[in-house]
Amino acid sequence: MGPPGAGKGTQARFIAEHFGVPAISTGDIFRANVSEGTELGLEAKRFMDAGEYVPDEVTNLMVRNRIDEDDAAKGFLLDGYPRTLAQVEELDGMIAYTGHRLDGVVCLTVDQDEIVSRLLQRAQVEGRADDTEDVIRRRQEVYLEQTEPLTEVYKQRGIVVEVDGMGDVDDVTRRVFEALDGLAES
Ligand code: B4P
Repeated sequence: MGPPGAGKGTQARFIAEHFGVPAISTGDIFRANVSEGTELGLEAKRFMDAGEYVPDEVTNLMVRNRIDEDDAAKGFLLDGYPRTLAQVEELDGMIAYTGHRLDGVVCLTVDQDEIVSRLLQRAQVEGRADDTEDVIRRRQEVYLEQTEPLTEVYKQRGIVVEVDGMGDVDDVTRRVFEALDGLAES
């Protein structure tokens, strides 16, 4: 978890590779659907371009289908999901059904100014429609309103590790693995 630009997608790839599980990024799945012009993509695009969350029903169904695929049977890493309280509840139900459990929640913390600068930089490289300054600010607001409170829910379950997301990508990765080792030992 972490605000837009915290490095979730970046770190998710390393964590998933390390544990030999798929990284399931709701943002990536939405973007793939947008570029393929599917019905789901058309629906998601309206929300993403405005910096808003895609409705829970749409997102939950998509995740439910994805974690049901064979490659996720032995475990998976979720990147960008859950983002709302309704998604937390839905995820609990999904994994109760599949027989998985949540081992840990990695929360990346990054300064606001750094986030805006990272995303504006990505805008120049990738040209994502939601990486304009106004939309980035709206995404930050939505994150603070709807997603940040979720960390408290997972803290109460004792599975959160907070990791400083500032600095080089490699340094952040090292901190993530140290934090996960600490969680496994606790
Ligand atoms: P996401 O794709 O999850 O987009 P994001 O929040 O910007 O995170 P991302 O993973 O891309 O950024 P990262 O920090 O890795 O979601 C996009 C949209 O999809 C949402 O706004 C929403 O509309 C929709 N959506 C997704 N999930 C949803 C859900 N569950 N419910 C409803 N709607 C949902 O990287 C940012 C940049 O920083 C990159 O360019 C990277 O190279 C760079 N970077 C990373 N680490 C760095 C470091 N240490 N130093 C310098 N740069 C770094």
